[in-house]
Amino acid sequence: MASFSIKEVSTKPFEGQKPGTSGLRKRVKVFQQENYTENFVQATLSAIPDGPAGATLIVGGDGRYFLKEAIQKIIRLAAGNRVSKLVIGQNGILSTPAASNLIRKRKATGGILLTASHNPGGPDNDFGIKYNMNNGGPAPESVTERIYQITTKISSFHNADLPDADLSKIGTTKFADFTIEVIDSVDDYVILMKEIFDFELLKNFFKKRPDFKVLFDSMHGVTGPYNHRLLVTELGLPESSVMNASPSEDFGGGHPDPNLTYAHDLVERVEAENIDFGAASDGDGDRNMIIGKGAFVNPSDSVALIAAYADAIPYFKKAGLKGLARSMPTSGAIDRVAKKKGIQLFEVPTGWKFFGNLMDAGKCSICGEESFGTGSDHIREKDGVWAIIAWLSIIAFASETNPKVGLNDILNKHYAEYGRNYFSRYDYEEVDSEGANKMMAHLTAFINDKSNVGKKIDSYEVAQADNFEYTDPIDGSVSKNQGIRIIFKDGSRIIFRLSGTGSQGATVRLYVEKYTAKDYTTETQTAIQDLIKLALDLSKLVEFTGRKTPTVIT
Ligand code: VG1
Ligand code: CO
Repeated sequence: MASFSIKEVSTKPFEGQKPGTSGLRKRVKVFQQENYTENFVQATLSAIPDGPAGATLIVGGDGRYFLKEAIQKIIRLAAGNRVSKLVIGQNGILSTPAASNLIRKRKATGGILLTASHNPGGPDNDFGIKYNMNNGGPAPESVTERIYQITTKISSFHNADLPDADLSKIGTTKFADFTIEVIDSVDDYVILMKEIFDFELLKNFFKKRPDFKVLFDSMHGVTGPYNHRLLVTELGLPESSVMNASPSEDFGGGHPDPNLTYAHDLVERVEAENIDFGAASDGDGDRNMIIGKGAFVNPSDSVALIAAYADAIPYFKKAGLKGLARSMPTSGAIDRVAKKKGIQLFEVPTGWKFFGNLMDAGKCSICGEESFGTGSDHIREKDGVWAIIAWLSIIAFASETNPKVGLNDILNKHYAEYGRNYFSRYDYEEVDSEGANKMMAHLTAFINDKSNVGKKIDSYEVAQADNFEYTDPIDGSVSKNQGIRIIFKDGSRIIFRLSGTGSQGATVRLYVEKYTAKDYTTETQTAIQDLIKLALDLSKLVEFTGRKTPTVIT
């Protein structure tokens, strides 16, 4: 049992170490500057509510470039700050949901998650660091603000003189009273999934429908090993059911964001090979997309349907649904399910950290965001693989009454019963910050002018115009400026936000929603085209940003 000494290394603050929607995300080159990563990790450790001494932390990430170097730095800083134990995924690999699960299961103090999620990776792309609390969820704003404040004043960090740890071997190493435990990245997560879902039901379904083709695209992100174990080893599906299943440092040169634009390889194969069920997840495994031949499950619909079919999942069947929640821009499809079931619906700002308090208080079972994020209170992060198994469970369940059931049958049945909330998001990525800020200022002037309420624009009448503000019902904390929303008399909405996860320039997000009770067969872009036109006219987006078309349409 080797011992070590701790050195006080002097440093100077770096500007802009302010965590965004989900941790600190910057270019790798920024993190590689001398002491940049050390400063932020030291600030994170110092901001742990009960202090770092004696803490147990879960550490892992999505396999991207700079992960291994960052972990070695974290090991030295953790020991230097008298952390008692680090539990690290083998080769540094842990999906975000797996890390959340481990924090809860091990009753750890918290976790340091190394990911920039859906942002591209590699030496010229992004890296990210995020702190999660003892409930397994992202740190709330009070803690991220504290981290930021510390980074603005930091003058030194505590570094232990430890050698690089071997992360490839499972096992425990001790240095005096500091322990490093390297664990299998997948085992605990598989156990959790088997507790939640009925794997026998799924296996039987695949036996009855041997023609039912599944294709899961891990986009070279972290979920490859998880999917392989669950789909191939546990459910017995053929190897050809997974693609891009080995994590790579630059995600195969791609953009590991599961949407129709960046997951085009999957989309093409699903159409060409008549795949019944196609799915993709993002770099760190917390997002999901579900498609089929000729079918697309909009994420806002996805969470509503999972809630509607909760009885197909033993975890919910046993405990019942305590409540439902969505982020503000997410469509109101789930609101209708909550109403029908007679349970409460919460509307929170964008970012998973806002769901945690509701779940801890036993007020929310299922929640989701329009940005391909779906999850439940089994952990405190959104969970891509979970959502995909949830959808397989819905299909298996529905096939008991309709043996040939497909994704579109399930969607259409839902729309016929509840009506349809047409929803689309336009992203304008990496636009000039100045133009984006001017556009937001222009919109702010619109909502501040109260005479606009009641005004008719095209065929819509403004019923409400504001900047979304949220008061957490559990701890009373207030989050302001969470997105400009203009709500019309018929319930249609347009929303504008600037992204808090980008690392370069600004990303404008425009969200559009329109509800129809009867017509549910119109193609989405056609159904919402008048609202898009209205939103572009009102915001003068093209004028302010110089962008005629969005980078991504969902
Ligand atoms: C985006 C999404 C948001 C999501 C966040 C983190 O944030 O809109 O819904 O919670 O990414 O997801 P923003 O601020 O860029 O709109 V992940 O998978 O990148 O951790
Ligand atoms: Co993610």
